[in-house]
Amino acid sequence: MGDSVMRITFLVMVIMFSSAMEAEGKTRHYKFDVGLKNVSRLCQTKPIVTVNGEFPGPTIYAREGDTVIVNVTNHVKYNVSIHWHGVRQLRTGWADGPAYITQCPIQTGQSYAYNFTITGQRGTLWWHAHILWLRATIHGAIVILPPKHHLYPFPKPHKEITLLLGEWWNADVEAVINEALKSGGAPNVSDAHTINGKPGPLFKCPTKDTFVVSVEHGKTYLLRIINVALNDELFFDVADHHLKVVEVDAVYTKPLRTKSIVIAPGQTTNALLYANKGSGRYFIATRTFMDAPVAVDNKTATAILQYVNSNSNTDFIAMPRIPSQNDTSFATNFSNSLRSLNSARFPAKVPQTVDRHLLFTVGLAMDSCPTCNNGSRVAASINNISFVMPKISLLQAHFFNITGVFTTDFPDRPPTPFNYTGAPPQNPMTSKGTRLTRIPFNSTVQLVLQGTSVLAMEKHPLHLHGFNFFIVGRGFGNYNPNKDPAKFNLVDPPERNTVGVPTGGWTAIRFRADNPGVWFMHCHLEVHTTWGLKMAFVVENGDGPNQSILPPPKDLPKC
Ligand SMILES: *[C@@H]1O[C@H](CO)[C@@H](O)[C@H](O)[C@H]1NC(C)=O
Ligand SMILES: *[C@@H]1O[C@H](CO)[C@@H](O)[C@H](O)[C@H]1NC(C)=O
Ligand SMILES: *[C@@H]1O[C@H](CO)[C@@H](O)[C@H](O)[C@H]1NC(C)=O
Ligand SMILES: *[C@@H]1O[C@H](CO)[C@@H](O)[C@H](O)[C@H]1NC(C)=O
Ligand SMILES: *[C@@H]1O[C@H](CO)[C@@H](O)[C@H](O)[C@H]1NC(C)=O
Ligand SMILES: *[C@@H]1O[C@H](CO)[C@@H](O)[C@H](O)[C@H]1NC(C)=O
Ligand SMILES: *[C@@H]1O[C@H](CO)[C@@H](O)[C@H](O)[C@H]1NC(C)=O
Ligand SMILES: *[C@@H]1O[C@H](CO)[C@@H](O)[C@H](O)[C@H]1NC(C)=O
Ligand SMILES: *[C@@H]1O[C@H](CO)[C@@H](O)[C@H](O)[C@H]1NC(C)=O
Ligand SMILES: *[C@@H]1O[C@H](CO)[C@@H](O)[C@H](O)[C@H]1NC(C)=O
Ligand SMILES: *[C@@H]1O[C@H](CO)[C@@H](O)[C@H](O)[C@H]1NC(C)=O
Ligand SMILES: *[C@@H]1O[C@H](CO)[C@@H](O)[C@H](O)[C@H]1NC(C)=O
Ligand SMILES: [Cu+2]
Repeated sequence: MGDSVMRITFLVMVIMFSSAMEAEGKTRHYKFDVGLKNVSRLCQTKPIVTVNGEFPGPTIYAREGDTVIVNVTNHVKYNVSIHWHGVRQLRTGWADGPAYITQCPIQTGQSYAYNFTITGQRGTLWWHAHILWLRATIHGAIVILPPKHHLYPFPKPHKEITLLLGEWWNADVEAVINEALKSGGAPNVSDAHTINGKPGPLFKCPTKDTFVVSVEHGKTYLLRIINVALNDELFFDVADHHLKVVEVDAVYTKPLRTKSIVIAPGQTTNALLYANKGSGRYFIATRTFMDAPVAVDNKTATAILQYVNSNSNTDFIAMPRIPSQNDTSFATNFSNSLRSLNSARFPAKVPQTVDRHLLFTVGLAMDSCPTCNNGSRVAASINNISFVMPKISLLQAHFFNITGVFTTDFPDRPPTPFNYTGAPPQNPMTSKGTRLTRIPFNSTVQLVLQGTSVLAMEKHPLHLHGFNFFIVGRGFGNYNPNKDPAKFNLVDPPERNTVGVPTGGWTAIRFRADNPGVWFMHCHLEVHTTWGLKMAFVVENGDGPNQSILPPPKDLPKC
């Protein structure tokens, strides 16, 4: 008996020792060379901007607790910056990446080593360029494994498969957005959707452009699904197989069994797939979810899930029954079914009280534009303010007390209340400014994001840098501050970094402002960000040195 107590004590000590070692973490070095590469898709070739000549870009692997150093060297004519989407960046805002928000861009010929530690996160995130529309081709996965000797809170999968769902334009992507900015209208929609950079057999040039993954009967696979598309929320489905969602945005969820998933640009979803068929070939498919009358690429990108003993020449490929493009009810039910795992080890720390209440309207409007073809252009705004990008980074201005770069008078609510989802107001003026919201360290924020119908109702996937937030409520029509809070989930709501505000509806999120710095919040439809649907929070330092932003690294790019 004494012996077994000894053994248990020894075991506990080993585990404590190794987790103390792991808490220190390893340092992992990556080198990213940004350069041009000729790539062929849909039987056409064009040069694209890549990292290390790869499309999609290289995967970053790390364990929770590790420090990651990515030295980025820019060899192209464009200015470049890279964002580590969803990484909390505790006190390391200098490594967050959005150009002119936390850093000046890395100019041609220059290098910058992003240096950050992954704390309290495990699962799938991703990285992408955060300047111009370069993220169309500069993107890749971040796979964060649990610390050594820690297990997943679900059965260990046989294999893990990363699937990046993207978009492809035959034209130069910068030319597409520049043309739109000149005309004042919407940019051309993409020519194809892609899975791991490949459109699949429903497009031209199928054999070269198809991603194939082989599976064995009776095994379970973990799919790490990432929406890297610029402008489309997506449905995702595997023919004749169910998925079990276990994690979103690097936070574990209660297992959710579903036929298809809904995923907004910026979001990640880990789902288990049980290969329960004997043999055969099945389409993995993705297509746009769009329930507003807006032009989108309505074609379906496919990859092939192939059982090892199937014959690719004779076996029929099963088509998925993916929800139709405007299936609002499927998407709503999916979003409402997601829950944080909220276990003893992974509690959902939902703020139960709120220090600051914010109501932000998000939407599109027309703005005058003397240089545009029609004298007007589509603009986008938050609380009627279309964000103007500064000339130096906001974080530098904040840290070095440089005045005249931004103000901290972003309004807590829209200037004039109206029926946000009814007939649009007569004079939908959009004002402009570089206005931020100042938040004291460690205060709790409730932010209601309310979609508007000013120009047209549309979905807006909002992404907040520097924090995860809890999605405590959502609904259609106007948010009702008297009735809706009673229905909020303050126990196990999903925790994410990007949330889809439904078309003609609202979403309420809560977060604790425990990360000092300047943090960008913007629509993750790239076209809406370009049009101005963005703002930033300044989170003040706390009291101690551990509650203050670190000084900038020596190689921080200059403007
Ligand atoms: C791409 O191909 C064109 C035409 O062959 C060539 O001129 C160009 O140098 C190539 N670019 C790169 C980056 O390889
Ligand atoms: C990053 O790479 C560049 C180019 O190779 C090099 O000059 C620079 O010293 C590197 N930075 C760090 C921090 O290693
Ligand atoms: C990365 O940051 C850590 C902590 O601030 C620092 O000790 C280390 O020297 C940095 N490494 C590089 C290569 O900048
Ligand atoms: C956008 O589409 C229009 C119509 O098909 C075409 O004429 C134009 O060249 C396209 N623009 C770009 C930049 O490819
Ligand atoms: C601009 O005018 C053209 C016709 O001249 C029209 O097709 C286009 O839709 C207009 N764009 C906007 C944003 O109103
Ligand atoms: C809602 O989604 C859950 C989880 O996938 C599913 O079990 C349920 O049948 C769905 N309900 C409807 C009405 O579609
Ligand atoms: C897809 O878009 C094309 C071109 O806009 C249109 O002709 C077609 O009807 C659309 N298909 C579906 C299924 O909506
Ligand atoms: C969804 O789109 C189909 C055509 O693609 C149309 O027949 C149907 O009315 C639309 N449903 C809704 C709710 O808009
Ligand atoms: C900026 O101002 C704050 C408050 O006045 C001060 O504590 C801090 O040292 C200043 N920072 C710099 C870099 O001057
Ligand atoms: C807002 O307008 C919509 C559409 O006309 C209407 O259904 C809704 O009742 C209105 N809401 C309020 C609060 O007036
Ligand atoms: C933030 O506030 C919470 C609740 O008051 C407190 O428990 C926590 O220790 C504070 N965190 C820091 C870093 O001060
Ligand atoms: C690159 O960034 C620098 C610093 O902000 C700026 O001066 C320059 O004009 C930019 N270059 C291009 C091509 O946009
Ligand atoms: Cu948007």
